[in-house]
Amino acid sequence: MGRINSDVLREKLKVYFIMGSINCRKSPEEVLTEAITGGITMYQFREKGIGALTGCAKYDLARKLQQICQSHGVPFIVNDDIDLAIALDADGIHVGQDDEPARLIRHQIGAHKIVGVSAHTLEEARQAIADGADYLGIGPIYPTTSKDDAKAVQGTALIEQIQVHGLTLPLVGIGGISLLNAAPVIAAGADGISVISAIAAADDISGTVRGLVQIIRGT
Ligand code: 3NM
Repeated sequence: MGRINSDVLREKLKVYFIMGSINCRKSPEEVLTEAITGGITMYQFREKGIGALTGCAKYDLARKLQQICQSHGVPFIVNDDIDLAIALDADGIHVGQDDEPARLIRHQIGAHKIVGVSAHTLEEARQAIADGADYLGIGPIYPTTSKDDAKAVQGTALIEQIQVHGLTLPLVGIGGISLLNAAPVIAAGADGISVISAIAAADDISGTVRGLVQIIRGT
């Protein structure tokens, strides 16, 4: 089996929900189920930060959330943890610049799994592509409180720059994206948006996701 088709992946990236237990105001299972009802196109399990689960508790939650995704045909991606991604036979993995190098990750997980890489500069984007990434996460677009070590806010500049330089890998914007500011990310050329708090902490999770889907699909 070869690499995922990039047009298929562009569809999956449209409303890409990321969440771990510390992002939720009710159970992660409920939050994910409501987000799926609203129409998220992909999900990333990101169990990170103060109070995050570890060990067996992390594995058990990941397995439960994966089963919810599987029963709805939503791809399940693991943030950072290659052992967990392999143990669960997840659909893919997302890594940052401080995690294991993407080249090694690609080698460990195999050609047919989705590999996403966070990039904050054109150089990092080029390197990720050379290392075998399937998509890039570009951020932070707007200020975020969901990542302790977030880099400087860069708006949509890098999304535009990547295209000017002819890089064609599927892209998602990330960082502070909500119903109020999602449209410029797509206008700048991203295939989709990655969102934690605007979905996980919403009063009406499925309604918020429906709104984001409408913005991204331009309807
Ligand atoms: N990565 P929210 S910003 C996980 O810039 C993550 O690479 C970022 O959360 C990057 O939607 C970020 O709540 C946090 O702002 C996104």
